[in-house]
Amino acid sequence: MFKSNRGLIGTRRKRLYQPVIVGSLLFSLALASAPAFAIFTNGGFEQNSFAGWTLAGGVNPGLLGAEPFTSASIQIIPGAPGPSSIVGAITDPLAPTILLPRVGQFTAKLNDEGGGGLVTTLVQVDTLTNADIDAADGLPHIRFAFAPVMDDPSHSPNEQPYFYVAVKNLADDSILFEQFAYSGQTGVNFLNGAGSWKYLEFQNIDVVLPLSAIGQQIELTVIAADCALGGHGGYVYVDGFGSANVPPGGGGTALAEARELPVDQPLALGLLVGLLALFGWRATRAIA
Ligand SMILES: [Ca+2]
Repeated sequence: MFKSNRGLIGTRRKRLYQPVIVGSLLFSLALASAPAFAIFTNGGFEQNSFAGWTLAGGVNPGLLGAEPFTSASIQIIPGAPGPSSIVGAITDPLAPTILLPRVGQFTAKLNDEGGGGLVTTLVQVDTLTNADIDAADGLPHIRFAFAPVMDDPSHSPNEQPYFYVAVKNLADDSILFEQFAYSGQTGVNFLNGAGSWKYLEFQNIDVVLPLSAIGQQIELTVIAADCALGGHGGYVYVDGFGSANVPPGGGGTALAEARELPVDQPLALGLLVGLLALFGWRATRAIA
């Protein structure tokens, strides 16, 4: 991205202006690498808490209607929020290849291994600003990573544990991204965990928004539900909510390193594209 000045500046002048040129390059590099972390308070859960987020939930009476399920299929009998926790450097015995924490020192875990037909929801609304524009393409982005871990008791699809993740523009209620799956759902490349548990390793999501979204309110929603019959659990790990790239890796990635990762780093972009292509998941707009 930086063009050299070779051939334009003589040896003597190059020596004279070298500090200035180096300084300019470093400044430009700093600008290009400047992380856009404007959106979402405590989006990486590095406060070791859910500060900035709203936890809620209740009881799962089962999904409404028949497949394919959408957000309109989700029913929650209002009640106390389901379980939630912040995890650090742990190994999940039910999903041993998930690297935790995903980014920084802490990752959020919604719901847990236990049953009870409980639902945990996590929501945050924030305003998109110019600071959320990625220098690589000049467009605002919302990025995060999630990894669902759910028991698969082979109930009817509408009674299985499930997860839901969505990014919504409140200005026009448009769904910018959503992902829904119940445990063991056909077509989702679940990995086999311990016993009857199924899981996905962290999925890196990159939602590209139009410039017209600057100044508009964006709502994030994450839902993790036990099975509707009460005997089986399910949870989802989430991390890295913001506009900066979610760096590759996990398992204790230093936050400082993550924040210094240039937004246009080819390796990071390549890995992101590769991961997205690998799972072949796309944002769906089909929402009732
Ligand atoms: Ca984190």
